[in-house]
Formats: sequence, C-alpha cells, structure tokens
Amino acid sequence: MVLLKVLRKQKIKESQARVLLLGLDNAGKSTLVAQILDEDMRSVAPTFGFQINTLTRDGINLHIWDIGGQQSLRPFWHNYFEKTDFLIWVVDACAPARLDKCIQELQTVLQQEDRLIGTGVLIWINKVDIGRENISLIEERLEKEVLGTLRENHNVGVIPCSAFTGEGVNEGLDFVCDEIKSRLFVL
Ligand code: G3D
Repeated sequence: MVLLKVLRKQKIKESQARVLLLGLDNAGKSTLVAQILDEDMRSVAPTFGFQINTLTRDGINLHIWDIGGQQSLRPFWHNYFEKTDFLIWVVDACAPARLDKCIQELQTVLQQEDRLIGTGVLIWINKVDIGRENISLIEERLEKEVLGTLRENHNVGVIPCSAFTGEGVNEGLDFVCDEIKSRLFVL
C-alpha cells in the first residue's frame, strides 16, 4: 500500500492523473465528458470501446478514460485498471431497476481489483434533472451495501449531478482534484 502511494505520488508530481470513468451503459458517462469539455451534448454517441480526453484543472492534467459500459464490454474493463489514479463511477438516477446490477458491478470492480487499491473514488449519481426523487434511495443503498467496505481502501465522494444542467459537475471535479492533490502529502 505504501509503495503504491509512492508511485502514485511520483506521477502526480508530474501533474498527470489517469481517471477511469466507468458505470453501466446509458448512465451518462459520455455526456458527462461532453459537459466537462464544454462540447455539444447532442453529438454524443454510445462508446464502443474507450475514449480518452484530457482536461487541465487546478494544475493537474486529468486524462479521462471513458470506457464503454455495455454488458459485452464489462469483462474487458480490467484491461484499463493499470496505473489508474482515480475512479469515477456513474450511476443512472433514472434507472432504479438497474441499481442492483450497478451496485454489483461496482463491488466487483473495487473489491476484487488490487490495482485500484488506494485510488480516490467519486460516485456521480447522474440525471438528477429528471431523477431527483431517487437520490435518497440510491444514497441509502450505496451506504448500506458498498461504501463501508470501499472507505477501507479509498477516499470516496458521492455527488448527485446532471450532465445536462451541469449541476454537481464542478463539485465532482473539485473532489477529484482535491483528492489527487491530497496524496502529495500522504507519505
Ligand atoms: P453512457 O456513455 O454512460 O453509455 P450516454 O451514456 O452519455 O451515451 O447517455 C445515455 C443517455 O442518457 C443519452 O440519451 C443522454 O442524452 C442521456 N443523459 C445523459 N446524461 C443525462 C442527464 O444528466 N440528464 C438527462 N435527462 N439525460 C442524460 P439518449 O436519448 O441519446 O439515449
């Protein structure tokens, strides 16, 4: 764990951070990237494979890897875990019927993957512009089923957001940058 933090610290000194953006398909990952980069959200197409975009914020170059979340692609997620500094997990606030699956996949990724130990984790509960009534339910389930264990190895933030309106997006990015920068003082 200490060695991992040393390595992570070195990379952060170079102001480069690899951020993995994961979640089930249709959660809004690519639309969030478009919102972050101030791009036209109407041109967002489903991600089959992955896309990398770089955002400079707070003196850090965040290399954001947007990975396709379709069921057929999930077995390949592990190919992207190496050298990841931060994981953003996107939950669809408008799909309570898929919450079981979403939580199960998050547990699989973070509890069984050693290469992610020590990364920061942001859970973005997206689409609150139309799914606000589900926020409490999702937060309660995350708290009960995932967060206790996650906090043993990760700094975790849970932030409701909307890729459409931008609500919670800056707050989330601030959490990402603050968490990454905090590791400069970890040793
Ligand atoms: P993905 O990259 O996680 O697979 P996308 O998801 O970014 O492709 O988004 C999936 C659908 O959700 C898209 O609608 C997109 O417009 C919509 N969406 C994404 N974010 C939000 C949001 O914050 N609010 C609302 N209301 N919708 C959102 P379509 O109709 O193109 O499938």
